[in-house]
Amino acid sequence: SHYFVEDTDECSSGSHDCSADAYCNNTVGSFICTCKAGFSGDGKECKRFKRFRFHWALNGSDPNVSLYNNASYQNTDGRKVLYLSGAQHSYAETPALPIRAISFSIMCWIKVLSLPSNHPVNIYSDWSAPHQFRIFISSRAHHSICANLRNSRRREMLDSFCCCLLRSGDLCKASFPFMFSHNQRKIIPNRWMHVAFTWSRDRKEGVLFIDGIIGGSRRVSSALLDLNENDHTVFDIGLKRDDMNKPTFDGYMRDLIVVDKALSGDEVKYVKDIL
Ligand SMILES: [Ca+2]
Repeated sequence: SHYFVEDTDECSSGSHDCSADAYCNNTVGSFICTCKAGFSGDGKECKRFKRFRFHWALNGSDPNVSLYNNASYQNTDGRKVLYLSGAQHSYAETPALPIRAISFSIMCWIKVLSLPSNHPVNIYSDWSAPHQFRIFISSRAHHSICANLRNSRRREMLDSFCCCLLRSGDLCKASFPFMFSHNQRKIIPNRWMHVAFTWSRDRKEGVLFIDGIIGGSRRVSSALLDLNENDHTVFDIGLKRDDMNKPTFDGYMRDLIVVDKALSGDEVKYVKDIL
């Protein structure tokens, strides 16, 4: 009563034509080639990726950061930082970065002034369709910090996962797909908080950090590891571009960093501490 589908494992038999710089994943009737971290391409041809490291201080000194809808740089806590007013739908943008087929990390400091009770607000995203990624504050699960990634089939590659931040200090109780660890931190309004998201293409794992501490992680089971391809030229700070009428980020941000590597916990903490 069992049906067996005959399949050649091209990966183990060596009959695949994946690049030497790609992973081979066997499938029934075929196989999938995926370029390794640090390489981009279709998996049959993989070219070494040009490395990048971006640090936008968000203090007015970044020539490539643009501000909209009364977004401004303001002095607070002894620094000049980016201020976005949720009420005015203010936002900023950076140039888009080629993170589609690599490991990467995104970090920034945020100071939330207020949060909507019934809608998520975005911290940093490529989130006008077809989407690639977003880091956001969910209104579910008591205002947790969340991230997700979309793959080249426009599906959720890395489902939204969040670190829980309870005002009461209690454990967050949330159902799938929310995952929590014991290192839960609160989003306390009017206090600086460091947020980091790392995506390791090698480990197929996304990790969220709050204040340099791992808040949660999630692994991808699919062999599809490329983010959605698009022709976007900018990434958005503070909003979901195709959802402009919904609440947007209300508060301050500074020191947005994007690097082409999944930083370790020690590295995240180091970067947090020096800024
Ligand atoms: Ca096969």
